[in-house]
Amino acid sequence: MIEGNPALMNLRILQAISSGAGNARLLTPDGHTSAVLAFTVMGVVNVTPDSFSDGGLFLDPRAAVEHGLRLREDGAGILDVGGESTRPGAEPVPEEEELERVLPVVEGLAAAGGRVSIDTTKLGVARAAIRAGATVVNDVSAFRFAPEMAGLVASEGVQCCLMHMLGEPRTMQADPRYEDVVGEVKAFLEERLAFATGEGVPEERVWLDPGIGFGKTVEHNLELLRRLDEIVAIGRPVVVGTSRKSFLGKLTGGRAEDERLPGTIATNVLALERGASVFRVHDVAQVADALRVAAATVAP
Ligand code: HH2
Repeated sequence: MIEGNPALMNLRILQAISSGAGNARLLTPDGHTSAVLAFTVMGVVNVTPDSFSDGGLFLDPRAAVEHGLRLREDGAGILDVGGESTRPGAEPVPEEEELERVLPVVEGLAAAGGRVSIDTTKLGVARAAIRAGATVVNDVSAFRFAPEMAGLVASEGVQCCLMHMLGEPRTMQADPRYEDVVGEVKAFLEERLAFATGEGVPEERVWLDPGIGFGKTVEHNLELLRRLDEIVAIGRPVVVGTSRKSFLGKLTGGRAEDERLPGTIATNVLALERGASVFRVHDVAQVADALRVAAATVAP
């Protein structure tokens, strides 16, 4: 067992992720399944014209489904389908348009047996996506923009990811300030978890995410990653999304989005060691390999 390890929460998390809606592919090296850290890679499927690193590449539903299936082959246990960019300064997308973008993709991936999460803050999009086969609601507003989403998750028996964001995407990067970023993010996530359970969502179905890059400076992001174990201590599976984000560019002399894989791998590996268990990334094959090796090293 891995008691005493900062990532010991992970074993319980293995169960939490794979239970319920779960047919998650837990990537555990052969022969080490009892003690090895479990993790799930969440592959990003952005069906948007304007996402910060892959906007416009998969706007055609067929291309998006093909991309998602490739990510699954590469090792993604969950495919996170999104139709609205949350990049800093992004303008909201009307519900109709978001639905048109994501529904055929959710349907296509679910029909092919993929485990799909819907990345949305809108009740109507989440509802339609669940009908189309999504089994996880990934809400970057943590039920703040549409509180009724909690009731939907409860009644449909799906899982949800609740993420911290300071304010809303349009304004979140305008001078974000915290007294203690980790303490405040943790208190926010605890409050949102309490809200969700109060609305009838079983705690076992809730994952939490510190929201790297959502209303945070480079230093805030680093502090959250450095002290991620404090977020893990809440006792729910922790999702991290550092993939290709701008703080990685800033830390490496201005690298462009497509040059940020080394930084993405470094942060995901460290987050695994600190107890995170779901890793939302664009470059699934490479990050999954890095996590496999890291997991075997942390808990052989
Ligand atoms: N990051 C993005 C979107 N959704 N969901 C969770 N749970 N955690 C994250 O860190 C997260 C997220 C932003 O990345 P991306 O989807 O690539 O960009 P865009 O919002 O521009 O589409």
